[in-house]
Amino acid sequence: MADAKLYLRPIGFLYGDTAATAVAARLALPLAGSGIAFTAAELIEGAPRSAKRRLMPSQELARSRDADLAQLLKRVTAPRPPFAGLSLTRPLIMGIVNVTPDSFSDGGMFDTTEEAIVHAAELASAGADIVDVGGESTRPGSDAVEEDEELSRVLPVLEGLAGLHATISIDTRKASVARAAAKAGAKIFNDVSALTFDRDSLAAAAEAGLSVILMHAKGAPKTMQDDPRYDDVALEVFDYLEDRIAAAEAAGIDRAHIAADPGIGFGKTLDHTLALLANLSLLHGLGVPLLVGASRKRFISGVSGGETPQSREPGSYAVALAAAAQGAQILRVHDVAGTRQALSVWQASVDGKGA
Ligand code: 9MG
Repeated sequence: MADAKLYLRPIGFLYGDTAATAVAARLALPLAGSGIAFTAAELIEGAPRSAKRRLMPSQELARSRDADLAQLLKRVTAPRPPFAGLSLTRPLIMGIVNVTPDSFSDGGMFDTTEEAIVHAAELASAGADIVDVGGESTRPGSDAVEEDEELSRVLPVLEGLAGLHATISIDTRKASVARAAAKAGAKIFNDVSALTFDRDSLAAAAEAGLSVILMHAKGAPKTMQDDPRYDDVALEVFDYLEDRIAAAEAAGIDRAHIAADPGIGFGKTLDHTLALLANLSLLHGLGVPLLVGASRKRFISGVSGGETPQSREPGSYAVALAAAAQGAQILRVHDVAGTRQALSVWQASVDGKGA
């Protein structure tokens, strides 16, 4: 095989007992410890602009003697260690708590400390594994928030969540906010800038022992939807996330503390978003857990109506299930109870039995 860069996109998924039986019979390979198996993959060779693609059955992939392919295959198939102490053998649900007056989908609803604490507790009792608390809106067109303002929004909420039966994540682009949140009990630093916005963020995460979510975004929130362009959105998002994972590891963040996220709606048109979702399994080649945050986002109305964010719940369930079906390990959503039900029923239906 030439020296060209390799990407592997697993396809042909099997679930439940069928997946386990097919893996045992060497007819399929396991997908990142998710309980899902894949029977074939698209092998992509070369740079995004000139990539060559061919389909290969899993049996042939497993027999390949190419060292680069073997390493990539190991990344795709290996079980992921727990993330922030949470096992990844089933999809985790991250519930959203926006403490902002201008957030796109629940703007103003949870912008007082007390309401946000109550909302987080409700999400946890509805089955959220993680609650993600954010004090700066990053919706398209939004303005940045000063550090003091952001701290004054999120810290009292985090302090009020001590003892919550869910892991706390801080959604911020600022190192100082992440450091303060870690002191108040947060275990995850969810950064839509993949630790690039603040030059102290890599060190802050490493020093505070935070697990990190590195998200792809093209441009800043204010202007990111102004004509974003890619030659191949899936391969370019892969390359960016691979670089950010390498930067995080070089800064002393253990690979087991890193998750990656394609950044649905962050500098992507409707076509880019749909291409990313259809090619999501490619990102398992990064070798870290994948988070998908598509809940109530605008592309849902672009596909089939749902003008207001609140009316996009059915589309949000659909995209959560589509992501879970490709092995996404964490789903960031507004409606935790609804997503939990959708996931359980989907899982029971593909397994042919209840939990
Ligand atoms: C804060 N935030 C808004 N959308 C998001 C997404 O898709 N992923 C992550 N990680 N964070 C997000």
